[in-house]
Amino acid sequence: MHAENHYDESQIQVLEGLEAVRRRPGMYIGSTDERGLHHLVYEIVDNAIDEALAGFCDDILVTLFKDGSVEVRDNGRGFPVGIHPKMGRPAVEVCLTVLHAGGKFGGGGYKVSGGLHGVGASVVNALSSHLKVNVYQDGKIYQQEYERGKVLYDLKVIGQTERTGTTVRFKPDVKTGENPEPGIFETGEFDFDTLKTRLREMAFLNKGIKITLRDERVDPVKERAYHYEGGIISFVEYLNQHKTPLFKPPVYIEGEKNGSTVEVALQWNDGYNENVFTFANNIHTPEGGTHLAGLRSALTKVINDYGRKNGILKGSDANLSGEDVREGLTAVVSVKLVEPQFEGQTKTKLGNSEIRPLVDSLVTDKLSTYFEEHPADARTVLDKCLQAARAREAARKARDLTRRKTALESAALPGKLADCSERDPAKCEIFLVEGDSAGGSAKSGRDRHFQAILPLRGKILNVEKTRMDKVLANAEIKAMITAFGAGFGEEFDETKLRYHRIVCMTDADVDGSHIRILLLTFFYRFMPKLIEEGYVYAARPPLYKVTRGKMEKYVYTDEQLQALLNELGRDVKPNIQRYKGLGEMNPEQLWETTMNPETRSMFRVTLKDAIAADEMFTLLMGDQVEPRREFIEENCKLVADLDI
Ligand code: 1YM
Repeated sequence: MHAENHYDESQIQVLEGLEAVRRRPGMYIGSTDERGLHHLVYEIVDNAIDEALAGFCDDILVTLFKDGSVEVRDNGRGFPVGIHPKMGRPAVEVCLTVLHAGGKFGGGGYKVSGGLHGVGASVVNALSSHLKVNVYQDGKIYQQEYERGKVLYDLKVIGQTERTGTTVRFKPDVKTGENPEPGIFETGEFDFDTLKTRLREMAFLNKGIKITLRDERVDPVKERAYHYEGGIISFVEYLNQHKTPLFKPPVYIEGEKNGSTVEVALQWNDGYNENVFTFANNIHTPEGGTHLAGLRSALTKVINDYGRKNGILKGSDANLSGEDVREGLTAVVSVKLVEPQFEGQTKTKLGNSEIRPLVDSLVTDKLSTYFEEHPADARTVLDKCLQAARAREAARKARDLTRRKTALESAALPGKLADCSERDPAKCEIFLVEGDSAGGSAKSGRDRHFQAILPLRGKILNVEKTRMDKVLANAEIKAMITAFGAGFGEEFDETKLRYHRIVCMTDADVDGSHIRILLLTFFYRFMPKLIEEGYVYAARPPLYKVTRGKMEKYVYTDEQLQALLNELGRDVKPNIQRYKGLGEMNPEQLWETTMNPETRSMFRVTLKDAIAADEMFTLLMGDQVEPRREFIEENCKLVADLDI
């Protein structure tokens, strides 16, 4: 992208010392928890990706070591080692020890990739107890090491080599007893899956680069390599791998203007969900922004125009809405631009206004050409959008009905709901209880001041296989929407939510898990904010009650049971009662074990990654049986604790 910009040492500007980074790490990497820790790896990988985008590198290897350190290796030109004119030190040293030093802050070069803050190698160095850089260049291997950002020895030549590239190995400064310093990070444990997901995403977004993740902490060593010549086309194929696409391969659109590049890949499937992922400079932008807006307006326009022109939409037909044309759409939008502006609550919304018309005109142009050249595909897509429009019309009627009811306030609440008296949502909880009998116990056992109970009868509808109108006609679903009070879909409004804790209370068995997954699927597809914002919980009813004499203990896992039995000793014979379902507990027991905030055990349902969550729900709830079986076998733990 900027192959013509040769490195010029005068570009390096000195701004601040590394001490500031250690004093306020959060300002530079967001946080010092697991997230911040992983961010260190992304910062170093970003430099290697930049080198690849500049056209000099195509192979990146990330290795996790037993001692807690990570190594990133690339086959680029190697960090510059020449003496920096102002600092009088080798450029590589300046980049690693001076905050904000690096080509991107000079006038000429710019950084395309970049983590959340794009602050670079010096921040990683400042936050590492130890860092070693090796530069392979001009037949020599150069090396320098640092401790908490401070140089240990001058850059030196340690050997000869045929290759070129850079290797950075660092050990994050973790808060442990062993450190002489207080340390920075709460944890030093790198999660293979977290890194894998991000590195795979990087490989999709930057076609042709091979990125390998190697875990040497485990025996046997684990390795995953990602390399996609198709780039975001492969990304869309991957996202649709367990779905049925309406045509193959995905439509691919690319273009460039004033130094900004745009890439879009899209493909519809026969499902009902919209799955659009947008990126700016390789950074995921879940809040959307101008690139997403450009895609959406182009899609609606192209499909309506095509429908009218070819007599599929008749004169009297209303236009297809944005939601209609996006039903079953899987798309990836990736833009790379010189000065990205990130806005929104979490700074993950692209603000650059010039991007919207650029994406719009590119998609309009290329997609209408695709439809002209592939009339059968166009017809399939339009038929799908028409069906979506009909279903949406039916859904609108159903929605109007729920709306009119909410206007009547509490009178409109579902009959089965036993509401609480508290009116401050932050203090209110609603338990979704499997079965009428458990529902009855929960109603008498609860604290009616702040706990509401909604009993659900039997299996709830699988929304993954059902279109909107049918979903909204379902009694249990209607009851939940009305009880929560915040609407659904695009109109979901969390400020109207009547309870800030929504608790799925199902049996501790396979059927209970299944019902819980059905509920979560419904939330994820219809009110994803509920999960994203942490309103959803899963209750954890006990598996056993152990009694001996006057002692009475509830036990939640088999491990706990084993531990308790060991504690009690061999010669005593306690009485062990196994609970088969919530219905077996009387109201007092249910209160004590599952509902009383002082004694209960429950966990919050979290969402680490939307792409993984979509894959999970598609697999667990969709049509394809074989991949589902494989998925459940591989991830039985995940299904069991549902920590998506
Ligand atoms: C394992 C991490 O950092 N690779 C890397 C970094 C640089 C270069 C090559 C590079 C860039 C340029 C010229 C240029 C960097 N150099 C700088 C700075 N891998 C990794 N590979 N020559 C080499 O941008 O013009 C910052 S990053 F500022 F010194 F040029």
